[in-house]
Amino acid sequence: MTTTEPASPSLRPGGPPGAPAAQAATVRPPLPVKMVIAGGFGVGKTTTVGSISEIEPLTTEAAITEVAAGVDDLSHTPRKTTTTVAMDFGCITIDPTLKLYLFGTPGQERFGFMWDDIVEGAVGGLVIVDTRRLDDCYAAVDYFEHKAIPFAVAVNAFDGKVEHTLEEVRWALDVTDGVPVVVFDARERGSVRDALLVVLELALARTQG
Ligand SMILES: Nc1nc2c(ncn2[C@@H]2O[C@H](COP(=O)(O)OP(=O)(O)O)[C@@H](O)[C@H]2O)c(=O)[nH]1
Ligand SMILES: [Mg+2]
Repeated sequence: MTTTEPASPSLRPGGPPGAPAAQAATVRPPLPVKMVIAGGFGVGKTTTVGSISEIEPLTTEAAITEVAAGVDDLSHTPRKTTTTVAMDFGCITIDPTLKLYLFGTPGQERFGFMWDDIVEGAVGGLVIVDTRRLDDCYAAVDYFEHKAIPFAVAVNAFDGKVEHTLEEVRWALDVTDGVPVVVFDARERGSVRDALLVVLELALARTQG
């Protein structure tokens, strides 16, 4: 794990810092927990999984072809040359008891038929939003609401800029007060971690409440 930020005990795989090796050997493997990273085309899903994953993330990127260019709206993502055709996969050990498995959805609506499989068994979802294209995330928000899966909305601050306040985003997406709306940077590991922890807390509250 390469990071320049101070090591956070709660994100250290294998036990708290300085834990005796003998003690670690008796510890159970962390509980696997599935979480889905959703949102529209080019909002930063693949970037998010790549920023946090402790394994080399598995992605299914394919070059955007002339054919796709005619089908998908590429007007806001002119520099994007590849797209996720099936899913992204990565994982992160949150603490010795819990390991998150991240599944990123393909962004294009025409791959919507895969969502039920990708979301199966997930404790929660993070819906990533680009405030320049709010309507791209409606499908994901609707999906999680319909399936009653706990989710948070994470506004990706492209180039540090967010074009709408979080209150405006909440209003535009018409999500209930129970849905956290946060701002984050998909390229920053610590920022992604904080967004994932928001969903995790939500999911835990759901199981306990
Ligand atoms: N400037 C900036 N670019 C970003 C950010 N997040 C993603 N990108 C870029 O936006 C493009 C789309 O991101 P990607 O993760 O592939 O989106 P996906 O389609 O949701 O998986 C890529 O070229 C990323 O490098 C961000 O926070 N800031
Ligand atoms: Mg992608």
